[in-house]
Amino acid sequence: MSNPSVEKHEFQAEIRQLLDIVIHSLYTHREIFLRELVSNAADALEKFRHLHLTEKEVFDDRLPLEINITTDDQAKTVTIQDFGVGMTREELIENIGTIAHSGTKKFLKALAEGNQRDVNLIGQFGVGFYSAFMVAKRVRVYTRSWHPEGTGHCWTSDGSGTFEIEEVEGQRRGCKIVLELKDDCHEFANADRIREILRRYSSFVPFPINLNGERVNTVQAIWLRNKNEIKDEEYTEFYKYQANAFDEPRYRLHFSADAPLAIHALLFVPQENPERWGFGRIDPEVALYCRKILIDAQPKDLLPEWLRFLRGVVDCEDLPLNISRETLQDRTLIEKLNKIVTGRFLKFLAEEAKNRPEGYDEFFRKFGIYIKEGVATDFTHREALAKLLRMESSVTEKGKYPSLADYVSRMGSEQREIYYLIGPNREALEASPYYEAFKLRGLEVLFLYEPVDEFVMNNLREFDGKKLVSADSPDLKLPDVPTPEAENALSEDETKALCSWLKDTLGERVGKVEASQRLVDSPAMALNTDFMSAHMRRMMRAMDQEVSNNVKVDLQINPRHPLIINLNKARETKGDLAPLIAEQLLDDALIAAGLLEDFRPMLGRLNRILEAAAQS
Ligand code: FE6
Repeated sequence: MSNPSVEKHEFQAEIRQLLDIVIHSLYTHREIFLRELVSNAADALEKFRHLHLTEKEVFDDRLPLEINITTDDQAKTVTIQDFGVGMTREELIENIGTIAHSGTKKFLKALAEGNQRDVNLIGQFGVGFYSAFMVAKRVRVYTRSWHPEGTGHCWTSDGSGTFEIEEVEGQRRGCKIVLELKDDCHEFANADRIREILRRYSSFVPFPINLNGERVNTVQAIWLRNKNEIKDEEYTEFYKYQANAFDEPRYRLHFSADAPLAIHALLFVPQENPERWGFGRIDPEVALYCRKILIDAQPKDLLPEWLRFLRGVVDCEDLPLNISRETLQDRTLIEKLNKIVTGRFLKFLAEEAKNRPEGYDEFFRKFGIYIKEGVATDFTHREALAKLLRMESSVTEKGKYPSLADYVSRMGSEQREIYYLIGPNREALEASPYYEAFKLRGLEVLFLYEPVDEFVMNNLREFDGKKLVSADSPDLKLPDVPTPEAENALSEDETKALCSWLKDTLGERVGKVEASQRLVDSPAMALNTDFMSAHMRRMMRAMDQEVSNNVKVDLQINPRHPLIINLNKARETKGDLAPLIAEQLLDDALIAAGLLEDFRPMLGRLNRILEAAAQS
C-alpha cells in the first residue's frame, strides 16, 4: 500500500559515496554526530533571530529560540529539535543535491588523504548532517520553513541510496531530527551519555539546550566577560568550540575598546598553520557579532586576507544587524573595525616578539608565510609587518632568526643598503659565488629560502630608509677592498683576451664577459640582466607560460682562479677541449644562480670533459 503523497528520490553519486563511508568505515568519535546536529540547529536559530529583526512576517513567531534534545531509552531513539529557520521542500532536496555537493567532494578528498580521525572534520565541509548516519539506521527530518506560506515536510532515509519526502500537517517552525539508533549505538539513547557529549562539545552554544526538559548549557559570550575572571581552560574550551579545533591555541588576544568603536574581541592563533601541506586556502573565520548576535560567521572584509589564519570573535556594539557590504556607510564601519582590530593584533605580535622571542620565532616559522603575504600585499600595514619579519643571516647561527631591525643595528656607519640572498638553503647560499664579495668585506647578508621571498623583498623595497638589495644584482656598488693575492693571476691583457675569446665561444648565450671585482673563491659568476629572475621563470613555467630556455646573462670571471688561469692556456693548447670547458663554466655559473632548470643536456659535454681528465 504506497502512499501517493510520498515521493522517492535518489541520492547523488557523491552523497551515496559519502554515506557509504560514514555508515561503513567510520567507527571512531561517533559521538560527534551530536555536535554537528546541535551546531546546525544553533545556526538555524541564529539565522532566525536575524531574520526576525529584518523580515515583516515570519511563521510561528512566538516559539522560544532553543534546542530541545530528547532521548528514548525504550524506543532507542534520540531527537534533536529546534525552532530555527527550517527548510522548505525545495531546500530539503537542494541541501542534499547542490549545496552539500561541493562540500561532499572536498570532504571525500580530505578523507582519502588523511586518516580515520578526519571524520571530525565533517562539519567544516558543511555536510555535518550526514554524520547522523554513523549512529542511526534511519533518520527522520521533520521541518517547516519560516516563510509564512508553505507546509511542513518529513524527510526520511536509511542512508542506503534513496530518501523519501512527504508533506505533513501541523508541523511547527524549524527542524526536528529523529535518529533511530543502530544496534551498537544504543548508548546514545542514554541521557547521561548525551549530557556528557553536550558538555564536551556544545558548552558555548549561544542558545539554551534542554535535555529531556532540563537545561544543560548556560549561555556565555566569553568575549564580553572581564579578562581577569576567565580561566585559561575556559578560553581553550571556547577556542575549540569556535574554531572547531582540537589543539590548544598558540596565542590569544582578548581586548576591548570604547573609541572610536565599542569593540570586544577575542582572537586566537592556532597551534599549526592550517594551510600547511598544501591543504589549500582557508576561509577567514573570525566571526562578527553585535551584542552577542552573530552577524556573519565568515565576514570577508573584517580582517585583511593575510590574517585568515586567525580564529575567534569580534563583537561591535555599533553595528547595524543587517549590515551590508553594499552600503557605503556599512563598508566604512567594517573598514574602521578592520583597522582597529588589525592594528591591535599587530601590536600584540610586536609585544610577543619583544617579550617572548622564542615563542615568536616558532610562530614565525609556522605562520611567517602570512606575515610575508601581508608585507607583499597590504600597503597599509607594510611597515608594521616588516618589523615582524624574521630570517636567517650570514652573521648569526643556522636556526637563529634575526629581524631587519637587528640587521640595521649591526650595519656599519658607511653601509647604506640591506643585502639579502635567496636560495634553496643556507649551505647553498654560503657557498654561492654571490656571497663571496660580502664575506670578503665583512658585510652581513640575509638568507632567505622560500620562493615567495623574492616577491616580498621586491615589494618591501626598503626598511628603515635603507634599500633592500639582492646580493646577486648586476649593479652592486660595494666598498673597494684589496683583492686577495694570487701567484699567477692573469694580467689585465690576458684577462681581456680570455674574455673576448669566451664571448666568441659562448656567442648568444652571454651578454658581456668581463673580469669580476666580486669573486674570491669561485671561477665565474652569472649576472642576470634579464628582467626575469630564476624564481619568476619557474613561476611562469608552472603557469604554463612559454619561457625561453636561453636566459641572457653577463658572465664575470675571476682572473685569480686556477680554472680560469688554466683555461686561458687551454684555449691555445687544447683547442678541442677549451670550448667545452667554457660552456661548462657558464652552466656552472647558471646552476649557482638557480637559472639552469634542466641539467640533462649538459651530461654529454661533462662526460667528454671527464674523459679528457681521466686520460693518463
Ligand atoms: C542540515 C537535513 C540536509 C536547518 N536546520 C537544521 N539543520 C539544517 C538546516 N540542515 N540544513 C538546513 C540538513 C538537514 C538534511 C541537511 Br536532509 F537537517 N537543524 Cl534550517
